Amino acid sequence: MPQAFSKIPKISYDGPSSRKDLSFKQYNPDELVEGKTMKDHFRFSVTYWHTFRGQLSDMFGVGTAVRPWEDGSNSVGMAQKRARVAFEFMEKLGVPYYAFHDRDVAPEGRNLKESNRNLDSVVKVLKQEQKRTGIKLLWGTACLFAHPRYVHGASTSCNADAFAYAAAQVKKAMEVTHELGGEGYVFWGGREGYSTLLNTNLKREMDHLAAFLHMAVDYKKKIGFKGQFYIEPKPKEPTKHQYDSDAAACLNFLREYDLLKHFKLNLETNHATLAGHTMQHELEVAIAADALGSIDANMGDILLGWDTDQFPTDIYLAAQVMLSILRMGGFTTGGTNFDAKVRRESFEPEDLFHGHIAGMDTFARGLKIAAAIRKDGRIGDFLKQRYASWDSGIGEKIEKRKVGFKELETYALKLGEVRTNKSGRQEWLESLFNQFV
Ligand code: XUL
Ligand code: CO
Repeated sequence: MPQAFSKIPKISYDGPSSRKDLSFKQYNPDELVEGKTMKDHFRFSVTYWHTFRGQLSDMFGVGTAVRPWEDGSNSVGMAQKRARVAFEFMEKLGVPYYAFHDRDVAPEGRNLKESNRNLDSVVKVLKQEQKRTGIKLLWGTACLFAHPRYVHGASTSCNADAFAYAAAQVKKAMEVTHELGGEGYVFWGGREGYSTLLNTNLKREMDHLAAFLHMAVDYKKKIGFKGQFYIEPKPKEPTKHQYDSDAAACLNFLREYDLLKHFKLNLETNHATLAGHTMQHELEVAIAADALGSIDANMGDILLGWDTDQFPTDIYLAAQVMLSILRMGGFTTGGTNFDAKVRRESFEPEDLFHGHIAGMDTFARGLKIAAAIRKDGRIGDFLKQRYASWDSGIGEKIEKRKVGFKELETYALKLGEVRTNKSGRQEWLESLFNQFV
């Protein structure tokens, strides 16, 4: 075993008044909330790409990350060692899941065959480590955006060869996800969009994206992979416009191409805000279509207009997210995946623990707040009352489609004027919410 974190204790729950830095103050995995353990509510997951591959560089400066276990090479041997370090980290942190892109875990080779062979060599170690620790794969995915061959996109490339190569790469990534017992597979369209419409046939590219996803559905059946497929919306970055721009656009795309029954959404907070939405909006849109599968937990910075992927530390936001998730009935195949990276200034290995502890404690607080709001019942009752006119009388007749414009005209003529509107009570509701935070 590499012993990369020998000075770090196993992170355990120490209670809200603890002064021990490397401990949970809120996240108590076995504590029951609404009859379910916190561990099962969240199904927390560590992302391989940020936590074990992130160099902490930005567009103005080189990476600052200090990772003593790295030997500076991009060899298969280093990838295997890194996999063991990753499991040591996850074990100490006490998370039940992780997620990866194919190229995070193993280096790209000189050709596809070599890349696949590299991947197999590391998957062998991942499998051993999963077995040793009981940590499972929440979802796998393929990196279809970093290599220059995907300069114009992968399945939406203007070049059919790039489509073919991407298909082969996803085929292999699905196979290894299946082999590792992954509970899902994510499609995030990194470069599936455009930089200018002057060089883009939008309709043709979207048709190709749909064809690609149909091929993935077919192959999933062929290999007997039972995990859930997810689309992860994001409006832009690196492209100016990404086709999977937000939850509504994804749902529309999936419906138009007859794919909705095969996919759910993996929603990410910072992607929601880049799209000009709140995370709660995105969650509610997905839940309304029975299509919320999983979340990438992070947050952005209101003063920085890009995907900063910060660890989620906003308790108010976490409470809103957990309210929606509790109302939905919780995750089944999905979970709370920290698609988040420590800041460039937080370059020591210990910071990886602090980032995750902060995120897990924030979500635990959010869950407790959301459960308390639900138990109190006043916000829920208000919402129910607000729509009471639809439970009987003319509202019920409209919902049941028993009346049309003609009958409604007769009703409105008799009504004279609408005199039954009541206050929306936004300020009262916000104040009430705050009583639980
Ligand atoms: C990029 C992003 C991806 C996906 C997986 O913004 O969120 O890392 O989560 O490809
Ligand atoms: Co993500």
